[in-house]
Formats: sequence, C-alpha cells, structure tokens
Amino acid sequence: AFPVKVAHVSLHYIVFQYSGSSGSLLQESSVSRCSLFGNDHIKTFDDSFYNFAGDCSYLLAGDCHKRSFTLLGDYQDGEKIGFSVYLGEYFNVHFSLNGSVTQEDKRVSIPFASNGLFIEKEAGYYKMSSDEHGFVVKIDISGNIQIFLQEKYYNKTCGLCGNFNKFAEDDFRTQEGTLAGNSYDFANSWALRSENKWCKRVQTPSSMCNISSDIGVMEICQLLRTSLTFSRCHHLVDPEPYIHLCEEDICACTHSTNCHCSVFLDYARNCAHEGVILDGWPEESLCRPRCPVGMEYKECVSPCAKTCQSLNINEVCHGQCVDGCSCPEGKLLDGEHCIESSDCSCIHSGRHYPPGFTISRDCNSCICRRGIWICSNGECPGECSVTGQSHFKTFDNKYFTFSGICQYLFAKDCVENSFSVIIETVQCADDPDAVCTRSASVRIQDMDNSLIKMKHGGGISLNGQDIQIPLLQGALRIQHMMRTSVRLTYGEDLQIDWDGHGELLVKLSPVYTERMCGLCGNYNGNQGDDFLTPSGMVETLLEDFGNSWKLNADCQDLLKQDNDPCNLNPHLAKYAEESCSVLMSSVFEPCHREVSPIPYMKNCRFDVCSCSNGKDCLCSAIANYATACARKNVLVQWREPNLCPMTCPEGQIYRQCGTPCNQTCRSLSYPDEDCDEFCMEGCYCPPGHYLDESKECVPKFQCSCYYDGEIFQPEDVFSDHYTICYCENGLMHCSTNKAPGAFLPDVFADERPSARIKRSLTCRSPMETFICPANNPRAEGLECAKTCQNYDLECISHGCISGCLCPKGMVSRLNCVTGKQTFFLLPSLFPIDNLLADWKYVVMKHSTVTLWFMAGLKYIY
Ligand SMILES: [Ca+2]
Ligand SMILES: [Ca+2]
Repeated sequence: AFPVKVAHVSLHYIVFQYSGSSGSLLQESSVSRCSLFGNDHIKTFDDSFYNFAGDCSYLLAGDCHKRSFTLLGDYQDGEKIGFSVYLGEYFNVHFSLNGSVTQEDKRVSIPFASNGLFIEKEAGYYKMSSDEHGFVVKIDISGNIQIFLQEKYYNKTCGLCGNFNKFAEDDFRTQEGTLAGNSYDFANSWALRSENKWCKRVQTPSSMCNISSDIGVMEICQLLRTSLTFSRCHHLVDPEPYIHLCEEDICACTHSTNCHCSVFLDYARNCAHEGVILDGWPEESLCRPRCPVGMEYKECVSPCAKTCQSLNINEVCHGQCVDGCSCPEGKLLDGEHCIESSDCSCIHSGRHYPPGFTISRDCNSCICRRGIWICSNGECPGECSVTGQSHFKTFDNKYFTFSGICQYLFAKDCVENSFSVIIETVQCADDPDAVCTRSASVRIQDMDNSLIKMKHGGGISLNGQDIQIPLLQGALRIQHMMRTSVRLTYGEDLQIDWDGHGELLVKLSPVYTERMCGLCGNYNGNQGDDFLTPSGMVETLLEDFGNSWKLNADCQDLLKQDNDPCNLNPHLAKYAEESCSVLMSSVFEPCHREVSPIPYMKNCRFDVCSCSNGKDCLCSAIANYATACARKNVLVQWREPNLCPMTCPEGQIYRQCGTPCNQTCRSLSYPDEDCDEFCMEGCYCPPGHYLDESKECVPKFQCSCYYDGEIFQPEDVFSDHYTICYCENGLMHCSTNKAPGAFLPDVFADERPSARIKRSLTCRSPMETFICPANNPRAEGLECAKTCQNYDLECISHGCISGCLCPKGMVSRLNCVTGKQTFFLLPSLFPIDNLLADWKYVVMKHSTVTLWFMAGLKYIY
C-alpha cells in the first residue's frame, strides 16, 4: 500500500503528500521511544526516568556517529519552549511550542516539506518526520514531546534521550564520555551554546515536597497500579517509575487538580506504543488531555482527520490509530476549526474562500460549496497565438517555436471554410538571425472571400486597398485598441487581436472545436495531435509540420532550426538566464499556479539571446507572461523604474490593467457598445479625461459633440423648427424628444435635408465648415479628413460626417498644415520604423517635403 495521503485540495491541484512510514513505524516494537512530558520529566529510549528543567538548547537525540541529523530541545527558565531539527550542518528548522515554524529564520507554514523533512498537523498535534533519517517527533499542544527512532540507530545515539541500546545503565553518559552520577550533571553536559547565547549551568532544584502534607491526594497515583484499565499494560510497561513521578508532581502541585495527568498520559502513550490501547483511561483517571479549541481528545483516532478538503475525495489513509484530538462526530476540520460540512471553505491559490463565494475561472464562474468549487464548466474560447520571435501556442496549448520565413496558414476552419488566418514572417528588423511576424491576413468566406490585411504598424487594408478604422460592416468590426493594436471581430465566434508589431492572438468560440487546421492545430482538446499536416498526418518533426503549412512554394523549407540561440550568442546567455529569471521570482509567484512560467521562461531566454538589443526583447517577453496572467485575473505589478519602465505621452498615465473602450470624446456620443470590458496594459487618459480628435486627453467638458453626423464644439447651441440643442460634456442635449432620434451619420438618414441653421458651428481658421451634401450618398466628410498619419491612405467612407475641415491641400494636425510647415510627431503615436516607411512615401509624392532626423528627436520638416 502507498504511504500517501491527500494533504491539500485546491481548485486545480491535489497535493499528494508522502507521509513517510510513520504509521507503520509506530507499530514496530523495534522502534524506540523517548519522551519529555509534564514540566520536567524525561524518559529515555531505554526507560531511564529523570527530571531536568533546563535553560538553554540541549541535544535530545540524533545520529551521534555520522551527525546526519540532530534533534534539540529548547528550554527557557526551566520550561520547554521549542524544538529544533538539524539535517547535516546547514539545514535547520525550528519549531516553537506555540506552533510557529521557521526555517533558517524564515517563517514557513504547515504543512511543510523540505529536504525529506515533513511537518504537519496530525490529530491536533504537530508531527515532524523524516523517512530518510528514520525519526518521528510528535509534540502535543501541552508541549509534551515524543521522539521515535528506527532501530538502525541502535547504539548510535546520545543526548538527553540516552544511548539507545536496551541498556539503561549507560544512559547518563555525558558529552565528554563519562557516566554522570546525577541527572543534572548529565543533562547540563549536553547544552549547546549558540553564537549569541551563553548557556548557564542549571542547578538541581531543592525538593519542594512535603510528602506528609496530604497523603489522600497521592492515592490517585496508585490508580496506575490498582485500576483494571492500567493493569492490562503492566506486563509491558512497569507502572512503578510513573507512580513515583506522579507523586512528585502531586507534591509540587500548587494550583491545579490534574497535576497527575501528564504522567498518566505518558503511561497510556507508552502502552499504546507497545501495542496496548488503554480504552477509557481519561475517564478512569479524571484526566482530559488538552486539545485545540473545538476538538475532543480520544485514545484512538485516525491519523487522517476528516477535513473539508477530504470531504469530496476518497482518502487513502494507512497507519493505525493514534492518541489525539478530533472534531466531534459529524463535524469536519477546516484549517484550525471544527465546523459543519455546509460551512466548509474552499481553497484557491492558497487562499481560503467562504462557502457561497464566487470566483471566475477562464470563461466560467465557480462557487464554493461544501469545500469544493463547483464551476459552470462552459466551454471556453480557444486561443492561439504567435508572440516574440515566432513562439506559437496552439488552441490546445501546445507551445513551440518555428522560425521559417514565408507565408503560413495560421488557422483555418477546414470543415466549413468560413475563414482563414494567414501570417507572413520575415527576418526581424532588429536582428538578422531572428524571425518575426510581419503581418496577418484574414479571409472571410461570407464577405465574398474578402482579404483583410493587418499590417505592421496597425494599418489595415481590405482587398489591397488601405482603409481607415473603426470599420463596421455587417458582422465585421475592426477597431483600434491601444496605440498600434487592432481588434478584428467577426460575429460572436471569431476575434483576432493584432498588436501591430508581430503578436497575433486568434480567439475562437467552441463552435470551431475540431474544425480547425494550420499551425494553430486542430482545436480538439488534445495537444498530442497538434502537429497535423494538410495531408492528415501527424508529424513528429516540428520543421516538417511547420513547412507543411507554407503557402508560397517559392519559399525555402526550414531544414533544421537552431533550437537555442543562446549557443550562438554565449555572451548573451548569462544575461538572458539572469534577466528572465524574474518570471520565476516571487513577483510572479501568484501567477505560477494559473499559468506555468516554464514555456514563457524558455521563450524569454530564446528572445533575449537572439535579440541584438536584448533589453527590448526582455521587456516584451516579460510583458507576454504578465498578459497571460492578466487573462487569468492575476495582475502582477512587475514594471520597475529599472526594469522595463513604460513611459506615457504627456497627459496620459500608465495603467497595468485598463479598458480601451469608451476612452474617446467620440465615445461619449457613440459608445463602443460591443466592447467587452477587459484588461489591457498601456497609457490612458486620467480619470474624467477623454481622448479628443488630436489624441490629447481633455476633460469631459472640453469634448466636442458628435450629433446627427456633425461635430459641435462645447457650448455650441443650435435650433431648428423643432428643438434647441446644446453641446455639453461631449453629448448633445436637446429640448424636445421630437428631435431626430438617430445618432447616425447623414447618409443613413436618406431624404431628410440638413435644414437646420448651423449658426454656432464656427470653425477655427483656417478650417472651413463642411456640410455633407444631402443628395450625394457617396460624399466624404470629416471621416475622411487627411491627417499626418493617414495622408497616404485611401478612405472608404461609411457615412459622411459634417464639421470643420482643413482647406483642400492641407492636412489636419491640431491645426491645418501644409507640407512646408514644421510639425512634431509624438514617437509614441507612431513607432519609429513605421514612421520612416510612411514618410518616405510623402517625400516621394510631395517633393517639397524633406525628411530630417535629429539624434533622439523626431522632427520632420
Ligand atoms: Ca542505554
Ligand atoms: Ca489537438
């Protein structure tokens, strides 16, 4: 049988704890028992009895030949205060009798396991055991200590428990090797001075007892000799030494009525160790050994307590019964308390949650009932991604790195062909050895197989034509999220996030289960078959699998990729190893149970080694893991002033977890409705501020209003035959509800002429008022206004918007500028490599524009 019991059950983990052979150890009579009980009584392995009230740390027992382990008792002013275990010279654990445990001066929690040493609670008592070293130590809450040693230490031990050799006469051997005549000379010799504490020699106390004072109370000690309960054990454990100790205790007893009880308890325990359980001894001797609050003492309880966490599992419990504490019948142990099963708390990530508490788990919610989490168990969306330098994660969570350079089928609905996603990989701009994703394209069957390309820098083209976003067309929605990142959704089942720089995430609802193919695998819940090729074979070699999804026959196959760029760049290997280890550190510890850091650690090392500027790659690799954690609701504040600080444009503030929805002035009039609230790291406007048309954060009252296809400035007022409207806090307020209700651009309001007087739409010079012509549904207005960013782009209008426009030939940038004027680009709004590419076009088209770069500053003339 397995000496294993379930120690801890959380939402995702069952921790099986190896409990050593303590159960069977206690049964073997070859195991020897030493005990320290009552105030100062000690029984050695070989049944010598003596008293000692120390004031230092003393060696109790240990392997005195090889020094493989040492057990110490810590005393202060005659009282036992703690217990220490040393394994070899360096590993030490201190147990304080109040229940706190420290390892190398660091507090640890129970259950504790390290170096083969286990510390746990069993039947209300603390238990330390080491199978390797063959000892078990049990300490009850009254501070009685029992030490059990395996026979392999026969004749090899020393200390207060004596040399274990079935020979009592040599038990008082001192540290110096002589036999002492009295117990205090013997015990003092085993004091161990620590660096900061000098032990003073403890003197034998003068006898306090006046034996003649009250002979009557001594009679209770005679029960050990006379009672039938105890006489069952006389042939195994001699009661006489115990009776003697009992009388000493009664003599010295000043306050309590149960001064005899620690001796009775140790007698009963000694008998149980010899195989005789003295049923009913507590009642017989009027003793009730102490237990934690709410628990009851029993002579024989199962070492595996019924706990809330064991309520729902079939616990494997071996080992015979022990004396100890258990919950009253019908109640369960929850942490330290005995409670009704309906009050059981649940554990998640090491924390306790009360019954009825709800947590979210991926797309499901889980409620705590009777110690376990009951989850809604809905199917969650599958996520496939490529990040960093070609690190893939399939829908079935298989991680791999494939650095081929070509166009590849990333993910495709291979059953109904409803959509496909294609990626284009290139050599990374910053490193010729590394491979990055340059763009991603989506083909959608129901849109006449339109091809939407998401480009480097976040630009979008539809069937080869650059378009502006946001775009809403049928079930298709494309919108900007943060900076260059773009989100494409098609209906409710497909969502694609492209960060504009090489990271792509495809999120599918479970309707696509078992329908997928491509580098993202088949989305059937099985990692093992994810290397499926178009021919239906599961490849074993990653290179063969990757090459099989190549879309362009002209590209070369990737033959044998170098698995470890750190071999090529040994100078970076050490830096990579050290800097990536932050993922394994305590900073990320709360996330380790939710998302394994191992694949991210591997990717981080890979990226840092293959990056010419290791630091940039380090930051994005760490951010990748932090994002994965955030998706599991674990927020990790990892950025530090000296570790990947994120600087925001003036007026914006950094948020680790913000929502990019409804952050613009425009959203006050046209809220982003289908945008689920979620967590995205980035720069945001401060609370109460909104991003205006020039990408600056302004307070609400400075926001323009978008109404009926037109833009109004704050405090603008207009009236027509029906209503009076004014613009306030980004929203038009109108006097009657007869006003045109639809917040839609004019083009949708077909015939209705825009007849109202735009007396208040005053445009800042040189801007000009533009009113969409009612008779031209194809007219382009504000939605197609030229800015520095979109100068080169075609505009596909989805409804003309009236408002203030720059005169023809000028572009809008806070104000209207021509190519000859000076303006300033915020680098954060425009990544530098992209800026270069786009501005080269401008240079070609308008020869009057020249491009200047100054060190560190991006001025353009
Ligand atoms: Ca001995
Ligand atoms: Ca699979």
